[in-house]
Amino acid sequence: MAKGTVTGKIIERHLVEGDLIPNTPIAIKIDQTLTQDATGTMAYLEFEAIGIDRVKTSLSVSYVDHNLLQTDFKNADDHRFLQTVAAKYGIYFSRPGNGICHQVHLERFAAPGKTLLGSDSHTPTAGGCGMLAIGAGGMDVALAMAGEPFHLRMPQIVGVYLTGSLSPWVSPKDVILEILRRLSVKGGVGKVMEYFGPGLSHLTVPDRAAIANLGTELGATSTVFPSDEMTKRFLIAQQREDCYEEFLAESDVEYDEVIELDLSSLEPMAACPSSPDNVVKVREIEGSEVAQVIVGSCANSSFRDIQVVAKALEGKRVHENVSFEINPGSRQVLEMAASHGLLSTLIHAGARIHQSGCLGCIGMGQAPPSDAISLRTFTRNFPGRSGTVPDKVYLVSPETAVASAITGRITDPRSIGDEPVELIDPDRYIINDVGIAPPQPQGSKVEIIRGPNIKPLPNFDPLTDDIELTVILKVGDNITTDHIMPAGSKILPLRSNCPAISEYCFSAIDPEFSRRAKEGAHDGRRWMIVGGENYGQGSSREHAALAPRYLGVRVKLVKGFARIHKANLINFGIIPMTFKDPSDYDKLSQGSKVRIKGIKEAIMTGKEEISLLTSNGDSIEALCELSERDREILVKGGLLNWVRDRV
Ligand code: MIC
Ligand code: SF4
Repeated sequence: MAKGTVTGKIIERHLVEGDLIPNTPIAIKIDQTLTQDATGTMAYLEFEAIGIDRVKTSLSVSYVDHNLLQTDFKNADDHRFLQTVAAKYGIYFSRPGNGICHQVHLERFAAPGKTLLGSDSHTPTAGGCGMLAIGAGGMDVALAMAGEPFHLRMPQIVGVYLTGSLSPWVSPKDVILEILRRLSVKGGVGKVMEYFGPGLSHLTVPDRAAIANLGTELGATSTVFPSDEMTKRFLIAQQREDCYEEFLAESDVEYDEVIELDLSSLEPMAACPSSPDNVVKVREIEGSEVAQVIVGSCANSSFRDIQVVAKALEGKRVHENVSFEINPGSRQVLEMAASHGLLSTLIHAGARIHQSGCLGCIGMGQAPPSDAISLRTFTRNFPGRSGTVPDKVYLVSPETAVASAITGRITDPRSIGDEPVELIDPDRYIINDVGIAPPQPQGSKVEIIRGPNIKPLPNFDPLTDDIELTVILKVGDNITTDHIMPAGSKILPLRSNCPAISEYCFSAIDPEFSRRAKEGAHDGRRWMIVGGENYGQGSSREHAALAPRYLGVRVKLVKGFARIHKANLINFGIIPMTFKDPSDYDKLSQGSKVRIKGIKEAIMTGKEEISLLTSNGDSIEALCELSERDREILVKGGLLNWVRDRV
């Protein structure tokens, strides 16, 4: 069915293995990669371990955007490591303060018809520019930089048919919030969302990128928009028209599934605490007092978004009880805002202006006060991600954010009674790549500078024939990678230090987890984790697989996995299994003992059903949906062992 879709056309151009049959293993050539600092340090350690002397992609970029806080040497050292690695191996380096990877990539590098693999789950943002952009673990990105194809399951292609046009004060963010309301945080697993229809003619590339960005919250493999006249216009404005190519779906194309949305019928929406799919109409929750409002993150920090906010604030001021904060998406956005006089409007009205980066979206500062509502234009409101526990974070559009910042209460922006603001879609953006350092020519002498916080990668042993496991933790549905491996200002600086970061594994739900795991592992125990549906949703951080593996976890048995987390588990030699009969979930609890006889043989020979024997005498059937390559990797104990053996 994928034939003739934009996604199908891009996949066909890049297909290295497999066919366009949904849910079967395929491999595609990767043209571009991106990394960010929080996943990048590990990805480049892995790239170094592969032993290639130059990246083999046509473009690779290393961004520093997540951790910009230099409270001691650790983060500053990581930045220097990333910069020197980039210079040496042929990678562009986007310096701290230059902006959020997805915003900068869209502006300066995204290209229609190409493939992009990024070690960040919101990589599909670039799908707004007609490319197939996929989020993955750092190890998969390291392999792509080494010229290896990316392996995935052929997604189903869901067509989202747009008609009509957005009413004043209704935002592209409301489009994707509405889709999240309909489909939930697991509604996109195994799917690419491809937008089409007459409604597209009103959506600019930054509008499309905001929608593609939050497609990640559906669990989707990616989101793709066609490359059309709007795309051309954006590329001309970015002085990159050379890379324009038209990519449209064929008129008689049949999608695997079609969703229809009339843009004219939409109204402002909000995702209530604490899940991006807990969506209601803003008017249903109007009136509650807000303490903090932030406009920023890769979802909503474009020049368009800053314009909406500044123009709505003209002649007005921020409510005295609200901390109203602006995190511009990139240096370009900031410079455009300055040159159009928007920055002075914002400052004058009482907004707090921050540097370009992820900041509070990943809990690096901007934590809200206790028991107070924080409205954010961000991507995720998972519990505690803001840095305050418990928190009350709502995800909204820039329009709803600014209206609420003015009134001090959750406010439907249509109710402030103003004329809609006139937005400029620039013919020319300010082009200034001062924040992007090109790599050194091949063969130049570049010394890689490593600080003491950068620890070598741990070695993992191969799979054994039989395995005895203890259930160390049992969790419910929709566990996020923020639960498994939290971020924030205390933990993020440890991303290049596996032993240190492992101390915080599962600390958000079980502070004793790491201690228990380490003590038991000393006595040779191996662990299993039991979970519910959509286990591992959210971030691409491979630390959510690396740290458990380091602590002795060998199997995760759940009702369902999120795509990137499952791939990361395989890459670090943890066997991902699902319950054949979900009611067997009740047969296991923390402390249960389980034996799997002949596991290595079963994995090697491609058995899809594996029996687990509990110490109570129960037998549980587990499913292992794995490709041949996944099985080889698991037997070796992880992807790095597998690659080293091949090299
Ligand atoms: C996120 O939004 O959760 C992050 C932080 O950008 C992550 C990456 C990470 O954990 O480093 C993501 O989305 O992949
Ligand atoms: Fe950064 Fe937030 Fe976007 Fe993740 S979701 S890349 S933390 S801005």
